[in-house]
Amino acid sequence: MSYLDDVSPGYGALPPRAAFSSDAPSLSLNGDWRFHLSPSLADAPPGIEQDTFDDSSWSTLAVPANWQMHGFGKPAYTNVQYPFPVDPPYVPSDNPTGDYRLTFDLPSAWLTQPAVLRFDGIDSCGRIWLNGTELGVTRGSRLPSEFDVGSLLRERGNVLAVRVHQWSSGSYLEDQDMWWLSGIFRDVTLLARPTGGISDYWLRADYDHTTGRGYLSVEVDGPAWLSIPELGILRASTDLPIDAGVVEPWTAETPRLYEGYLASDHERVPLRIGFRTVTIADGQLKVNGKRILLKGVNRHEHHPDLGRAVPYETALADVLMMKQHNINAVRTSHYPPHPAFLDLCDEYGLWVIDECDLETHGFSEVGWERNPSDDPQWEAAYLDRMKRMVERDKNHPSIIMWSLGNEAHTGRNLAAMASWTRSRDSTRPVHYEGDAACEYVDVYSRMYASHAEVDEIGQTTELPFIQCEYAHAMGNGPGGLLEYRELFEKYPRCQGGFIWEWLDHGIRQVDSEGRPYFAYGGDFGETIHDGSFVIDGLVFPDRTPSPGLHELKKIFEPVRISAPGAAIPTTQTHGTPGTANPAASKSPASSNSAETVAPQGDFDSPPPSTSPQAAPALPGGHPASSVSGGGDGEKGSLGAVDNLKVVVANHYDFSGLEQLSFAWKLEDEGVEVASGILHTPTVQPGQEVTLDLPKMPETQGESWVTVTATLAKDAAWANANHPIAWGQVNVKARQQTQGSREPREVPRDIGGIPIEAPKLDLWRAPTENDKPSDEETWRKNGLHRLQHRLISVEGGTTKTRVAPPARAFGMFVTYTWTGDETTLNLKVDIEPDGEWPGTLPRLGLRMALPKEYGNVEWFGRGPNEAYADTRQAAAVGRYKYTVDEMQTPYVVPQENGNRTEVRWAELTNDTGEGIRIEGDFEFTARRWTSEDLDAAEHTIDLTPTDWIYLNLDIAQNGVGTAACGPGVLPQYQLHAHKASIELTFTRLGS
Ligand code: IPT
Repeated sequence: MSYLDDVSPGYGALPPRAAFSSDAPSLSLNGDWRFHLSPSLADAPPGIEQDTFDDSSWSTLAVPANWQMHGFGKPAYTNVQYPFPVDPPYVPSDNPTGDYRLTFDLPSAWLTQPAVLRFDGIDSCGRIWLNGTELGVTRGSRLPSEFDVGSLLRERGNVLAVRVHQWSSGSYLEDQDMWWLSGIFRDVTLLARPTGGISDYWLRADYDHTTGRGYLSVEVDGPAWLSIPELGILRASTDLPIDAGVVEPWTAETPRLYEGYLASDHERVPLRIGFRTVTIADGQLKVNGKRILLKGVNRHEHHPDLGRAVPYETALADVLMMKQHNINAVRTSHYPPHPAFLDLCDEYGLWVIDECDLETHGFSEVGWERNPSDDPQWEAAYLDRMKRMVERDKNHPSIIMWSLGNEAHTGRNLAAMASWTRSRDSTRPVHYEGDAACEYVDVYSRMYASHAEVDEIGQTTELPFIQCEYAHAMGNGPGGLLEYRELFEKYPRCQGGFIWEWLDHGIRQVDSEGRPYFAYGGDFGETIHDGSFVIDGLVFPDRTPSPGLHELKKIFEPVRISAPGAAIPTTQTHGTPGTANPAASKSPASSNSAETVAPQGDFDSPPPSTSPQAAPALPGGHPASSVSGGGDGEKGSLGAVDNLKVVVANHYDFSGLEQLSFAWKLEDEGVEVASGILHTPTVQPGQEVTLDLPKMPETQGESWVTVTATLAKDAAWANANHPIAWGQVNVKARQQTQGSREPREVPRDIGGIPIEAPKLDLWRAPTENDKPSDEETWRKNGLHRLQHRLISVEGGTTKTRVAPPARAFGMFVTYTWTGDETTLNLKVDIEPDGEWPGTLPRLGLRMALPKEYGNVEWFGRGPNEAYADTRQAAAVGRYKYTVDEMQTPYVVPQENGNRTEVRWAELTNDTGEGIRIEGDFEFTARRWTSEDLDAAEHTIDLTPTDWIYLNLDIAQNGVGTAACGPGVLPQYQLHAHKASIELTFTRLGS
């Protein structure tokens, strides 16, 4: 058996220890190494460890790097399935083998002391030699390994040789859903280890929330002094544990670190100490005695150009972006991150579940037969991985739980990992989602449990419950976040979770015309792959935020700004099969309180004032303004503008609101007319306060006050004025004017601007969340190939029946055009004929106008895209984008860019000529059709046409998260129903 097939963790490495810096000399061996890739071990050159080996014909490759990202071999993506036969522990003979050589010199001082050579990550197996002597073999790609090298070093011409294999027995334990990428992808460092130095330590800093005092204990492998000047502490390690006195605790919200050091006579180690205590009590996960709510994301390490060799700046950018988007927790899916990432979490404040480098998901394809998790011969490898993680990362206050790994089913080796972990570290709970029976874990963890199931779990009271993965952020989505938040806030035991996932793992490529795009599975000619399933993040591969991140930020707001007594969610119903429900099909703009000015003409009438969301009455008989924390706002009408109130609720777990400034602004149809500061008293976590807004000046059009909470001063992770939370108060409802009423023929132009006249459209390019759920039904129903039959034309009224081929159901659609010189009115009445199975992607109209009218301004919700179940982050306002800017460049093209609750939109050319559309609609504007969008596989497949296609919708179906998880919740589903839409088109400019 070769060392590649051996199930052991490897050989030769030193026992694991903490990762830390010290004043002992260290030498980074990162940089350009000589490199040679062979297709197999058999093809690899012999003797690479010899000083005399001639590597002059080799290439150069940077360390750290994944070789596939630099032209050696190709990346390959699979999710669950192994890309090689399931034949443990054997791997293919065609096993790409990368040979690395580095020659380096050393100052002579290095030769007088012990030294270790540290590799922070080699994927998947490395055999290492220094100056011709073998140091050992290491597996465990995302874990460190160290080798004793002091006696082998010389002043000149040290030769370090590493043979790295893409596949090894370890690959069976590393079946995470990500690109298969190989090589020395994390740092390589030579560390002097002074005799009498500190080779390992574990400083525990507990916090007693009942007394406010900190307690310090240290485990160190020799006599040492602990110094924390700020606390007046200078103690011999043998005199510990000690009471550190009253301290400020560490939390993710207040990441207070005390600087100090641990020193022996020969080495000094800088410390950053965070006092905090994690417990499980009353069935809840608590830190410093308080239940915490995890507003988390799963983070893989990926860079679009560099693979898993993620630069420090990128890790820092991730942490800053997370903090800036109200994220408070990270699960390091599914392996320990680069150690520097955890320093960043300590410093900036994120709760961390540190997860071991372990996943054997591919065995699920063979019924978990021979799964290593329950096979004793793999126990050493399992324990080795856990020990290397826990020992490396034990000093981080940010880590509040250890996770055994991901998707490795269950078995004795996992139980052994848990029991070792508990015996080694009693201060942190153990997490593992695969232990469904909770036999060896401390928290109950699930992935993608539906809302209904979380509701059920919430009603039982055993262990704390978290969703280690939920809300699959693939493509357009995730939908349904609001309803998860409600459950996490309703049940003390449901303590939040981690969105799947932080980023799209796209790989940046350039096509033959030099156009950049992001590649996914299958783009590198892989024989087996899982397509775009690796593109499921809240940020795009280049880390620009997707609309999903904006939505998440809103959902995760630690301060909530709302109306007194306002219900948080609006349940929006798009009709149920077979029912005629025009009012309920409308956006919440129709769900008005009693005094809403009813739209005139033949607009859908608003529902009666018994709307469940009707705002409570204020003294004087006026309905209160409604305040929306987002897309759930209402358009209450208000006679008086001097008695507006807002409720400010503190949803932090630990912090007051002192670090925030509150301000308000009044906008008259989206144009700011007044603004001011809103003085907010201190509000304790979990408490709320009702505040009076100042008297608002008179306005003309629909008017809203927006209240924002921003950082009062610079924080470590964002500058002063960084927005944290907002809410809107309607102060004046929309006034609508009567449109012109002379009958008109179906127009071919609007004031001379040619158009393709609006026609019923039910189709959208399926999102990746539509694909596993609704798309099949939609295609079966023929929604992508509707046929329009003319029934009659009478005056300005055209009656049609629109239906798919081969199906009996259809829609009667009546278009009534009226107008005058500059204005055209269109009323469309839609009535289903027969039973429509399933949902509809959209219900509305599609029209087109020439490409030059590409400047868009609208008054409605924005600025970002929104759908029925992803609309919390969209605020009522006036926005100006170009058509091109309105596209969301999902890596896999799909429906995107919808703007909701739009009162008017103007599309103009560069000289201000164009068309204004008024009504009450959702819209998308794009330079290609939904069919083009549907057919495209990558962003570069989309070619602008001579037209701008405009969809003006009554509604679209929600988005859901069916790519992995529940589909669209019933209240956000769009079903065929009787509905009307009325639009006014006005020619703008000359
Ligand atoms: C779950 C995996 O844990 C995660 O790595 C990722 O693959 C995710 O699915 C989907 O993107 S496992 C799945 C069976 C729920």
